[in-house]
Amino acid sequence: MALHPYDLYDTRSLLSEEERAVQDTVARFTDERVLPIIGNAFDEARFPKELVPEIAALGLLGATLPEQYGGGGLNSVSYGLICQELERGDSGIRSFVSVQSSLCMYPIFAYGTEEQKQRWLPSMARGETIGCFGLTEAHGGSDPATMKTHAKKDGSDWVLNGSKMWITNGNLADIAIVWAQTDDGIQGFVVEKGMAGFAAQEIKHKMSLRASVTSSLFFDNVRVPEANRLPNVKGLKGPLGCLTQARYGITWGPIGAAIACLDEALNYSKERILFGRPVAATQSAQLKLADMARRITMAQLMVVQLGRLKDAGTMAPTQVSLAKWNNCRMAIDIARQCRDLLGGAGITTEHCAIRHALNLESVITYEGTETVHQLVVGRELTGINAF
Ligand code: TGC
Ligand code: FAD
Repeated sequence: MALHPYDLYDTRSLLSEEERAVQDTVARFTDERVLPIIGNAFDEARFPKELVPEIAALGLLGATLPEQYGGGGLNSVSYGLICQELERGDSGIRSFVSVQSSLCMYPIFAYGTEEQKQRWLPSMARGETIGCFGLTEAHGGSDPATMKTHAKKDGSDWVLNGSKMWITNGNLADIAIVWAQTDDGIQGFVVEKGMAGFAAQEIKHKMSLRASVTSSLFFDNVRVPEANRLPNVKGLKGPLGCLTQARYGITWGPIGAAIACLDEALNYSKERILFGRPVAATQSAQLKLADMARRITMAQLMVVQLGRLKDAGTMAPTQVSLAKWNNCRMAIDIARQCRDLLGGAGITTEHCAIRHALNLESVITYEGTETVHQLVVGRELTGINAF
């Protein structure tokens, strides 16, 4: 029996029936609703906001949260499969879901009061309230401990000043989870659109994640009520805990992008006749294609085990770093090689390889750069902090 070219070790057999059903549902959405429009959306630098109600109706926002808050009660492997299938369409669509679910709904769920959960989570699951996550500042995203944005208690309010940069969903968002220094360490605040002194400005001229909104956020004496402070965490572990959730999803997502590129390059090189035979009949093309399949297979095995560890409650952040580093590197190398196998045709958005390659430049940078994750693994091995 022939092996599946994009699942040579049959990792699908490691999935439960429910997990497969989740994967199939999201795959259908990507095939039918994302792929027909995404090339143009990327060209036009437009986030396809019209897809949000459908994404919500499929239960993809806060999918792992309990049903009482509008979540789907799914496990982590299912969440990973959602990310993989969405990113097979485009990293920008997966980014939207990652930010909403892991960076905005998760901190409200994990660090918020019952009242805050009831107030925001169900409408976020319905896609009616959109969130963004403000951690990075212009002077150095890799080192968030040096953040300058600060909040000072004034009566029953907090007064917020500072700015954030590179914020996914910034101009779309109804609420921003903003991390700020206080006299009591770093704390998280839910800043609402329309609060006086809060502004978002979209970052233009991006050559990557063009089908995603990226913004700067500005806070000029914004008065945030105490009821909007997330009370159950203090210190950098608050935002870093959210990043672990989102980075976990990103270990799966790029596998989808890599599969999309391999699929395209495989079909193209079988049909492209040069020097009297298909490009796919040359040894150099087969070496490249085989190497891509090898790297995808290793990534697939890695994320299933990572997901099982997460569901067992034993996943360590260093394990997420290893997989985020490996799988982003795997996918960007594959996207670039597929672009090459397509020759000149590979440079337009009529084909997906260049779009994925450009998107992956962001994916390998955000949520911790490749170097940051390498240094996390290095620290684990040596016991020496080299940051
Ligand atoms: P350190 O000072 O040692 O630790 C502080 C506290 O945090 C805890 N901790 C973690 N907790 C959960 N998950 C993790 N991954 C954690 N890493 C550390 C730690 O135990 C400690 O707790 P406590 O109780 O002792 O206070 O901090 P560190 O030395 O580990 O951190 C250094 C470094 C460089 C790893 C960290 O600063 C870092 O990860 N920098 C990169 C920043 C980053 O990734 N920013 C991403 C911004 S958000 C984004 O990019 C969204 S894009 C989304 C999209 O569009 O899809
Ligand atoms: P820097 O931290 O300035 O890094 C510059 C270079 O220095 C990198 O190559 C880095 O690897 C290297 N470096 C860093 N530390 C070391 C070291 N110790 N040793 C050697 N080299 C080192 N942030 C948010 O908060 N919310 C979001 O929603 C969000 N969305 C994003 C969307 C996009 C499209 C992009 C591009 C970014 C987004 N980010 C977001 C920001 C992202 O997390 C940061 O870009 C990332 O953490 C890196 O920070 P930086 O850009 O300031 O680079």
